[in-house]
Amino acid sequence: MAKTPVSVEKLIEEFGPHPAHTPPGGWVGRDEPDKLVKTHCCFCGMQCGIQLKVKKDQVIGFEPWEEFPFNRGKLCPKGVKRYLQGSHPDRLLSPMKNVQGQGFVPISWEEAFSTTINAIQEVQAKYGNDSVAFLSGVSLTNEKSYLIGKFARLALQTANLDYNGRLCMVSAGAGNKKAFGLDRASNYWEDIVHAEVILLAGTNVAECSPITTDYIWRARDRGAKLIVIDPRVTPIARTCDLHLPVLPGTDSALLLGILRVLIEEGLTNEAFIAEHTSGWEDTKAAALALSLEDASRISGIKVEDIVRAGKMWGEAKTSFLMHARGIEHSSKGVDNVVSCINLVLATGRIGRKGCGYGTITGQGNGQGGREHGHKCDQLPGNRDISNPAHREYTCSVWGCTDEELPGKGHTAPEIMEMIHAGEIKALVSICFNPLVSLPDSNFTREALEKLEHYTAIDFFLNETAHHADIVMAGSLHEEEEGTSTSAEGRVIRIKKAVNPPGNAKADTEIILEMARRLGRGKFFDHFKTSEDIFNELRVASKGGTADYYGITYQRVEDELGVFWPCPEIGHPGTPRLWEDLKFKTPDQKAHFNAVTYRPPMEEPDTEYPIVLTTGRVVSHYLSGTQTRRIGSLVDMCPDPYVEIHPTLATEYGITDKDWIRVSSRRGDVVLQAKVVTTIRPDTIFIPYHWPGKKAANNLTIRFYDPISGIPEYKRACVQIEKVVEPR
Ligand SMILES: Nc1nc2c(c(=O)[nH]1)N[C@H]1C(S)=C(S)[C@@H](COP(=O)(O)OP(=O)(O)OC[C@H]3O[C@@H](n4cnc5c(=O)[nH]c(N)nc54)[C@H](O)[C@@H]3O)O[C@H]1N2
Ligand SMILES: Nc1nc2c(c(=O)[nH]1)N[C@H]1C(S)=C(S)[C@@H](COP(=O)(O)OP(=O)(O)OC[C@H]3O[C@@H](n4cnc5c(=O)[nH]c(N)nc54)[C@H](O)[C@@H]3O)O[C@H]1N2
Ligand code: SF4
Ligand SMILES: [Mo]
Repeated sequence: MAKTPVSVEKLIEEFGPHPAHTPPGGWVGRDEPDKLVKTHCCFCGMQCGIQLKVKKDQVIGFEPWEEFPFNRGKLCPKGVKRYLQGSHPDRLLSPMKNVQGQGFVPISWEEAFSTTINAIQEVQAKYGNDSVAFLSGVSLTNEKSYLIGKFARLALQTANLDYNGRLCMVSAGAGNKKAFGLDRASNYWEDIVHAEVILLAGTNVAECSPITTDYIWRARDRGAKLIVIDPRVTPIARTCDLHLPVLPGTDSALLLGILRVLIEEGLTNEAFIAEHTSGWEDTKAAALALSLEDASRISGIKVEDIVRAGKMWGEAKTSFLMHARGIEHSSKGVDNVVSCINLVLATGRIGRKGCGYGTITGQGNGQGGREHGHKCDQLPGNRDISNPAHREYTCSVWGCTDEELPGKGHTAPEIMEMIHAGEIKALVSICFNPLVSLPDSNFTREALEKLEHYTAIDFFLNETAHHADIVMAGSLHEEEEGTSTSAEGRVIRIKKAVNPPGNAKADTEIILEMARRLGRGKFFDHFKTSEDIFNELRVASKGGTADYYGITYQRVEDELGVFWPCPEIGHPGTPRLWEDLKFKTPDQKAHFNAVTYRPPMEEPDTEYPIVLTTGRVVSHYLSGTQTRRIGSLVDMCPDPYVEIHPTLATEYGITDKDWIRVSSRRGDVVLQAKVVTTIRPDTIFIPYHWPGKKAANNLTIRFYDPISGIPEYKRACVQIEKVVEPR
């Protein structure tokens, strides 16, 4: 007999609401939100459209946003759970100071601001303006990125501003600029669907840019072939036609080999090369200087597979190449990026439907955040802070003199090195957790302890902020208006859904108040809304390579996003670059860049015989500050682990779930083994989203790409031993 259903209202009447089933906002029983807010996921560069359910000024859930063209309602596990952050008990609701013996105690905003500003002014009076550094992040909107660039230069008056994209997008940025004179994926993702062959280099798309997988599947449904270069058989690699399990850190040798095959098999597009490119002769010579046997020996890929890859890529009529941090997190990051672009240019397949290339942007606003001036060498619109004409233009928009605009500063890792060396004495950070995310955590920890003053702005007390003197309670994504730019180059609207809770403040308000208190209000006081900031950004970017001038809030909303460059109000935006094959380089040609293989910093030896690479899992995001606080995501992957091949595991007497100590010349971790056949037998993999004793960055090396400054996260040498108990 069917049971009579008991109404929720009845249960609640009898027992009261079950605490675990009472979402933020404290609704009772069946309930309707006050409103649905169409905005975007706060996590990765896909920037999926999502509707947040809001009740009583709290985000209580979500609905898919099916009209948004990029993801059409689809979301990955992180997107589905993102709404749970705002109500987390750890949410910072007030500014705090770090009191000896008591830890962090709530204070007034007056005290937070005055302590910070006094400390900054004291340090600058004693050691000079550049002894204060600002570190920023690109989970922030375009408006905040722009504002911070201006704030650091004109209010803090320091050259030392950089951002966490230095750990992420800078190799891609530098490579794209070298080749095309502009830093953006060449095509919108719809072009992927029409490609005959897709090459993925160092990108775990299914876990890290999940919606991209959908575009690849659609191409596969039309018969596209798939080549994956990754030391691991990632989920997408399980379905590919050709998997090339490269030895970490050696991609440039493999890519040279593939280029050589194109040349030897006559699969290059000579007409395109002659008309639309420069630098081919040197690039060709460099490819021919490395034999296939050497490429194979260095990269660990069989000659026949290099040949197969070359033919598969070369013989197709349409193609799409995508790469991400697997090749970019390397002291050869820029070499690897231009090596990929060389394959695209050699076959002339760019600027058309189904023919393109894209680096897959990592962080939510990893694209927009790398364009509008919070990099140490950059001004808005992707202008160059060392270029006199670019400086002059920015000064004219900002109403400052050239003397008032600092020059090129240091990169984020350099800033940490300078803190360690006692050359930088005070730090303000927002949206960055370097203790977990920079290589060699022990070094970072030592550096943080040396600071005379540190103020962190965040909505959670992240691990780096534990070392702060003052923590300012900032805002979540859904607590301010703004825009962000997705991996495709699509500028989209981030909507304010709720107010910052308790005594927390909007990030923008915090920055503006600090500017005022530094006596520099004249450069900032006209900003009353986020839209005011965006409108100044539009002008500041005008004429730069990342030109947003024609993009307005209204257009972004009406058109569900506008692709930059968009130089005029009436301009339709540019989903696909290079249709006219006129590139943004001085000679309007795409540039080949010759690459010669260089070995990684660390080679295996008898003491540290195993190669370590690091990366991500689907359920956690970056340093984990946000996702390690969302229960269901933690359940999917509660702890880091060591992926290890059965052959290597057997050699060390290790079986699945055994505890193993992994040590490098920098430090160690003790984690459980995950014995898998999907990784090279000479390589282990550890996801990096955890702090302290579980941090992969205890092991990684402080070695950087000479051009981009990106750390060599994807290659370090380690030893392993089975241990009985975790420490
Ligand atoms: N779930 C999830 N999604 C994310 C993020 C997250 O933290 N979690 N972060 C976002 C951000 S900021 C970024 S930057 C992107 C990163 O996105 P991805 O770059 O796709 O992610 P990673 O895991 O860093 O590295 C990708 C792959 O590189 C492989 N790899 C390691 N070493 C090498 C090598 O030497 N050569 C090659 N060819 N491959 C190698 C790894 O096995 C891994 O599968 O993801 C974004 N999306
Ligand atoms: N070993 C290893 N290390 C790596 C990588 C790797 O693959 N391997 N990947 C690197 C890459 S690609 C990246 S991008 C970095 C990322 O490294 P980080 O940038 O250090 O990591 P996040 O977790 O994004 O830290 C951002 C902080 O910003 C806060 N936050 C987020 N949104 C906002 C906001 O809107 N306002 C404010 N005020 N705060 C906000 C979060 O709470 C968090 O505390 O890590 C790098 N480190
Ligand atoms: S793919 Fe990225 S943007 Fe989309 S829901 Fe997942 S984390 Fe959010
Ligand atoms: Mo990243």
